[in-house]
Amino acid sequence: NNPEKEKQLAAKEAVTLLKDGQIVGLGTGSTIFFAIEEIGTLVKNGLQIKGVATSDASYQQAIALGIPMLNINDVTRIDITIDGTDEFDDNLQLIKGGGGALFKEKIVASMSREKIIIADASKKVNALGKFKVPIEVVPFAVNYVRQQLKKLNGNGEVRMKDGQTFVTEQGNYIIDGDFGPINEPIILSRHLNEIEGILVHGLFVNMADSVIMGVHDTTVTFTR
Ligand code: DER
Repeated sequence: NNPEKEKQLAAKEAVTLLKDGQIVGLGTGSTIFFAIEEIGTLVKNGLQIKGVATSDASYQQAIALGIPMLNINDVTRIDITIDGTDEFDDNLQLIKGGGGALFKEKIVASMSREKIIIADASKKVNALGKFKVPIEVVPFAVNYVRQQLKKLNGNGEVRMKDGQTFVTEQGNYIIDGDFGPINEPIILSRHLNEIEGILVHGLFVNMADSVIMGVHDTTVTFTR
């Protein structure tokens, strides 16, 4: 397998869904990097869309390509969002947040009528959970949250990056929680939603209308 090629194939397929006049949510990560590149070319060739970014990285890439961008609070609806994922299961439930952008990604996805996920074949799993669940935590609450996660059989460490504690665009930390195989992501999501101090977690349940997966030299689309 060639994951980079698979990411490109999925990205090229996804951007064919875009139409003039749409407001488009732009996800974050290395797969989306290819999608934004493609969108830049389409815009240069006349596609009339406006983007809403889920990270500074995606925003900067889009601006540099001449994609018109809007602030999230200047839009009341997003027509379609294209984003990546760290894992997806048979029910198209996702673990996201590997890139640390899960808060804006979840808000943008929640405002989007259509949600398209693009992925290389390595992201498809039978059960979520091999990839730890990113959990964005307000720093003051890190120890409290860690204790609450233990009650859910979750063990988590604060994410480090380049020897420093990783800090999100919101100024928070991320605990990557290991819960073992997650056969009931909706139930775990509900438990995490009740823990004070968690701003957002990386279980995106019922937030993908379809997943376009690159595999070898083609793509497969899974639809909810
Ligand atoms: O952080 C995120 O949610 C990204 O979308 C991530 O999950 C996918 O990143 P990748 O496309 O670089 O694998």
